[in-house]
Amino acid sequence: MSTNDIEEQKLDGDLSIAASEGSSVAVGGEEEQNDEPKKEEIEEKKEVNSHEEKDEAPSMVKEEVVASNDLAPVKKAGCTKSKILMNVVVPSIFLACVIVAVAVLAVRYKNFKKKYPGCKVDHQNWIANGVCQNKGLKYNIAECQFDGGDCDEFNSMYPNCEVENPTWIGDGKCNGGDYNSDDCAFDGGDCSEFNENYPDCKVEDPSLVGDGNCDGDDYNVEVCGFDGGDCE
Ligand SMILES: [Ca+2]
Ligand SMILES: [Ca+2]
Ligand SMILES: [Ca+2]
Repeated sequence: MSTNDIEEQKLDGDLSIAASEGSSVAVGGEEEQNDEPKKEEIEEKKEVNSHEEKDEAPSMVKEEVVASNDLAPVKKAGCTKSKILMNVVVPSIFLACVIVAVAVLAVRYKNFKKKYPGCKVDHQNWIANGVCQNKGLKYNIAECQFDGGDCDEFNSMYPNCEVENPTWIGDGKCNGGDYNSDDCAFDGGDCSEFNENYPDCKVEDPSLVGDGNCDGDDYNVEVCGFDGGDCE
């Protein structure tokens, strides 16, 4: 092989290497070109997605707008659920309750007048409530059937004792006035000791005599033991 042949082979080799490199570059270029469409596809997908999102968002807004537009006349009229409840339902229930209560009271009043025709008292519910009452001396009378029967036992014990509070008779505390009288058995015995100690002491409230506090006027007198010793 001559020198020229060797150089020609070398040159061919360089050219072949160069050609192969060029082909690889070309292939690389094609790969890059192949990559570009993929990026475009991604971009397109992004655009599609963005369009879809944009398309959905306006539709939701539209629905909300339509819904709000539908309720607008209702809201404008102030007809919200809470307002309907407060302005219509609750007053209706309250009115129904008032009507029922008035009807019940009317029936009770009618029945009371039928049962106690001459009984004129401020508290009809006190009649026959189990407690002997005689406020204003209007309950323990024949027209009210002696407090609807509540004072029958009291009247049998003290037939001539006419007081406003029959329950004070025999409650352990000495009450003055009509309570501390012979007709009321001297307050049902509550004033026996007081009357023994101070037979001429006439005070409104005998329980204040000797209670530890000095009471003046009728209490701080000799017949009352100067208020049972409270004023000495
Ligand atoms: Ca009564
Ligand atoms: Ca008493
Ligand atoms: Ca006193």
